[in-house]
Amino acid sequence: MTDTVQLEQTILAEIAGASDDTALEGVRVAALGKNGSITALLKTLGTLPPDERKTQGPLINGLKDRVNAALVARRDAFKNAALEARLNTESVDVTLPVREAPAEIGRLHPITQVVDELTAIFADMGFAVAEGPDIETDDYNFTKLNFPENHPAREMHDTFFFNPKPDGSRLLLRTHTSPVQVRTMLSRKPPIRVIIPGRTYRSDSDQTHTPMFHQVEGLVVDKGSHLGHLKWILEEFCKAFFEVDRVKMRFRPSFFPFTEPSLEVDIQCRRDKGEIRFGDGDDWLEILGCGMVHPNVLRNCGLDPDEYQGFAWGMGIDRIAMLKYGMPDLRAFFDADVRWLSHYGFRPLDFPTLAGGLSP
Ligand code: 2U9
Repeated sequence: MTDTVQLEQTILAEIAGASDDTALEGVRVAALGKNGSITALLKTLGTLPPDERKTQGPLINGLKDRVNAALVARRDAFKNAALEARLNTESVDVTLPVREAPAEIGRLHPITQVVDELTAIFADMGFAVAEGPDIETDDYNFTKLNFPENHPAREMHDTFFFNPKPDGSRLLLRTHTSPVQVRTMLSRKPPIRVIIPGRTYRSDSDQTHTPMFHQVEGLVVDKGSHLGHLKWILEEFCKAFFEVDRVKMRFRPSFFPFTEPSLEVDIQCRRDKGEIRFGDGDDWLEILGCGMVHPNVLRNCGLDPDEYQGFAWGMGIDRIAMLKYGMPDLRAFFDADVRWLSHYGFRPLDFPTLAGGLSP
């Protein structure tokens, strides 16, 4: 047997015996690499006399081509075997249900849901929604609302102030949505009936306070507006929001710079095993503040208090959301935890309507 035939048999046997790509690469390098056995034979061709080169040339080149072809075939066989193995393990169960569409999985945050509910209830009573900027002037947030300059009430709001401008004035993050009422009165003639849901900010953080929270305030200004109208609106709102046929409310005197008289409102409730029910019981729960708009505020907003009267109210959205939907911890509202949201959140396509019920 000649050298080349012997070598070919040896290499083809090694190719056939290689168990994986790495072993096969070892065989290739040993035969066709820089110092490989076939490469060495090819190098001898140049040193042979012409006659011998004529016979050895085709022999050695033929050997190289056949070894190359055997290597390619073995590599393809490995690839096919790997694919076969993957197909066997990666089976698809076509009987499984298809994944839910994003609109099915997504949930509305309880704050969004409660704002939708509030808007639906007050819209039904003829209220429009007004909006304004989160960054406000001292004038709109305090001065026009009858907070005296340097009065401690300004500090009591735990205001986030921006650095003062060269003229000494300073912007702030609104501490309540009341500046939007100021903007509304300055830009529109009565009759005015608006609610303002929105973000508000105070530098306060504990179990029941977060630095950013949500308020809804309401304002009515007309020629004959009085406390009787305010009481009726608030009672109708509480019945619709808490989905009860009757509510008992208690109005206590209070003080706010922007209303006179000012009142705090409690609703009657029953606490039952950690749950709160409205409509009966012998407990009281404070839910909002309200009052007749102070004549100074009307004047500051370009309205004559001898011609117009107004009433206003304000309440914390986060708090009424917690009460209605039994969510115990305010801080979870702002944790952005999808597990919490999938538990307490609302389906986006269940729009609240008064006829269809407000909660699912
Ligand atoms: C104008 C005139 C009057 C809005 C009012 C309250 C009473 C009130 C608090 C309730 C809970 C805020 O979120 S809370 O801490 N608000 O008690 N708000 S009267 O009165 C206004 C607003 C604007 C021009």
